[in-house]
Amino acid sequence: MPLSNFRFAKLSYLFRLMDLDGDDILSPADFDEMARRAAENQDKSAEGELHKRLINSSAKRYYKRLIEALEITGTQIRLSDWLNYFREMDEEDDVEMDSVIQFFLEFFYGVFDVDKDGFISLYESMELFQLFGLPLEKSKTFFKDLDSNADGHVSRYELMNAVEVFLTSDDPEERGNWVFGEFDY
Ligand SMILES: [Ca+2]
Ligand SMILES: [Ca+2]
Repeated sequence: MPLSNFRFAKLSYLFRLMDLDGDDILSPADFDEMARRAAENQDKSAEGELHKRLINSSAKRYYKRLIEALEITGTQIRLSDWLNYFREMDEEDDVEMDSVIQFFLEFFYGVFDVDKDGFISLYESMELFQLFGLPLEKSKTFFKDLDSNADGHVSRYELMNAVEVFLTSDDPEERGNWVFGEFDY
C-alpha cells in the first residue's frame, strides 16, 4: 500500500531536515555537519568543549545506527530508501519500526540532553531547533506539545510517543506530528 499524502509529506520533510548539506542523500557528511553546527552553538566553557568532543566522536556512530535501523546495506540513504522503509514496515508488524524510534531517542538524548539528567529541558530543545535551522520562536510551542504532562521537562516516554506518532500516524490532529516543526501537506 502506498503511503498517505500526509505521511509522504512529513517523512520527506524529516529526511530533508536531516539532509543538512542539501544533496538529497543522507550520508556521514550530514552528521559531520550536525556535529559542526552543534559545536558552533556551544559556549566556550569547559563544559561546552566537552560537549563538542562528545558530539564529534558520536556523529559517525549515529549515522551507522540509522543505516542499521533502516536495514540499508550501502553507505548512503536516498529519499526513496527512506520512504520505502516505512512503506514496507507498514506491511509487517511494528517490531522493526522500533529500531528507528530507538535511533531517534538515542540521538536526541545523546546530543541534546546536555546536563544528562534524563530529560530534555526547554533550553536544550532550543538547541535542537537551532541545529536543524528551525524558527526559534516556534520552539516554545513545540516544547509544550512534547511535554504532555506539563512538568517543564520532556521525558523519554513523552519523546518516544511523539516520534512514534510522527513516523506512523495519519491523523494531522495528533500533536506528535509536529515534533520536528511545521511542514506543508
Ligand atoms: Ca546529505
Ligand atoms: Ca536535560
